[in-house]
Amino acid sequence: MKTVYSDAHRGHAGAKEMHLGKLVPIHEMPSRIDMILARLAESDHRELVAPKSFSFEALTRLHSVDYVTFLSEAWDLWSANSDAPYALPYTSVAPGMRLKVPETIDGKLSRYAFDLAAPFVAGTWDAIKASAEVALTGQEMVAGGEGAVFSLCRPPGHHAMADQSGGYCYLNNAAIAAQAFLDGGAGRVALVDVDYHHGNGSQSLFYDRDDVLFVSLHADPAQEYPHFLGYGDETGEGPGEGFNLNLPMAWGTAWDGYGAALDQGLARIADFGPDVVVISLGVDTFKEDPISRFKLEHEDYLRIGEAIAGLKRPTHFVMEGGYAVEAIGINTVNLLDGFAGSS
Ligand code: Q9C
Ligand code: ZN
Repeated sequence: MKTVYSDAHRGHAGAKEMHLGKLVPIHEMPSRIDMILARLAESDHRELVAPKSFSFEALTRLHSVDYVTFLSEAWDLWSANSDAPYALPYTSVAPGMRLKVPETIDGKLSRYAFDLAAPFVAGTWDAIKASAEVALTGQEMVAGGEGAVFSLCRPPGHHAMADQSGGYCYLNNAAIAAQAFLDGGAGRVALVDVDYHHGNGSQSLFYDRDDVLFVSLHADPAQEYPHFLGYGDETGEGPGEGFNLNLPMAWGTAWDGYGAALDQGLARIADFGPDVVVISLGVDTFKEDPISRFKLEHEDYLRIGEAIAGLKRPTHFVMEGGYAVEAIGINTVNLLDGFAGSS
């Protein structure tokens, strides 16, 4: 399959994050993509396609206009005030507080984020926009008849809410692609999230809708980030009741538990009968991932890809997380190989 890719992600680099009580280099770093590109170059998915440009309106189908405007202006507002190389919020808005849009950049950073893990540097907006365009270009290719396409997005997207960034995510690339399939005439889209963390942004964007079935396999939020969404009793609301399926699993889960949950999720998708499948492709389920606690092996990604191929639908893969940098290329390409039957 073809891979959509832009170099613009490289300008989004270098910030720190809290990990186990220490400030460390952020795990979501540009070299992740280099490792995937190196492995792709030896694979059947090596043909790289540059993204097209898309309008501002293409980015605001699911995200609010004021939020996307803020993302585009955040670095300029910050650097007008400060020589510091990273912009980060100091707080976030909690239940019982007011969703005001403050005047200052410190206030706006906090209003438009739900955690402290989505920093801005000089190249962040260009990377955010390009990442969404990588997803939208892949979407157009699948809608145009390519059976499967890999959108090599960075930064990732599945934690991003309608008007809040978090968890390394700013615009929800996979959700934007899912909406674009509907806007292009698809009736039903399945959005399947295999990243280790629950896709809280994707779930919330489609929670009251029956045209997108969201299925997520992830670490139990009672144990793991993002903690406040992703429980098994979240099944959708209103017209969306029954169109959200969370399959949380305990720390330590290996293939036996994971494969069983995957079969359950794919059975629900087959029953739904989607016109197209979008995969939020995270490989932070790997046993050596530095921020995660599942125990998948290299070969298990082949099996995930094979199982997804069993749906026999046009499929759009959108890159999300994965922080075991030495292994991220092997695991990502194994999943694509398993899908394509080229392993
Ligand atoms: N100890 C993605 O994989 N930090 N985002 C969690 C848990 C944020 C992960 C800390 C992790 C975000 C796209
Ligand atoms: Zn993740």
